[in-house]
Amino acid sequence: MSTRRLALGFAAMLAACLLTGCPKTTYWSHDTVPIPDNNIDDWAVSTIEVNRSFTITDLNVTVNVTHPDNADFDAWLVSPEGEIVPLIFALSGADLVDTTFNDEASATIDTGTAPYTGHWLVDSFYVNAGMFMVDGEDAQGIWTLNFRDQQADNVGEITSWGLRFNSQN
Ligand SMILES: [Ca+2]
Ligand SMILES: [Ca+2]
Ligand SMILES: [Ca+2]
Repeated sequence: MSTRRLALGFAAMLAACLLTGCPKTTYWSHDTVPIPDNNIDDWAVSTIEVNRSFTITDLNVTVNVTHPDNADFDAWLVSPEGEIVPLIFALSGADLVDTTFNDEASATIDTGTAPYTGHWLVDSFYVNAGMFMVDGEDAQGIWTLNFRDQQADNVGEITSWGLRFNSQN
């Protein structure tokens, strides 16, 4: 592609940004965080810092977890403003692979099967909860992903997770 075409492409992207909202922004953690076994008081907390200020119009969260029994844990997200978004109550099978929570999905995660790859609404156990709970907040600050295991023997870990702030949905 020529320099001129690249410049035109960039100008078009900027124009689209002004008209419909700026490009998607993704923040990712690759920290491996062990999930303590069978402990109601101590759970895995993985953090992502968003280093700029903007108003959230839509957020999707993607998680990757290794765990031999997804029925052991519940999980939730906490925003910098302290909003608690419940995600998972107790699932089945093993592992979560590119499991994305997205208000624009069509089914709750508990209707899926392991490793729950794809886009889901939060667990139907949490009535009226969803990623929309952080819409309108400022994204800047520390986000935490929390996994709590309350069944003995099987243990796992958070392997990575990400926040995707969208301009549309
Ligand atoms: Ca949404
Ligand atoms: Ca969404
Ligand atoms: Ca366990």
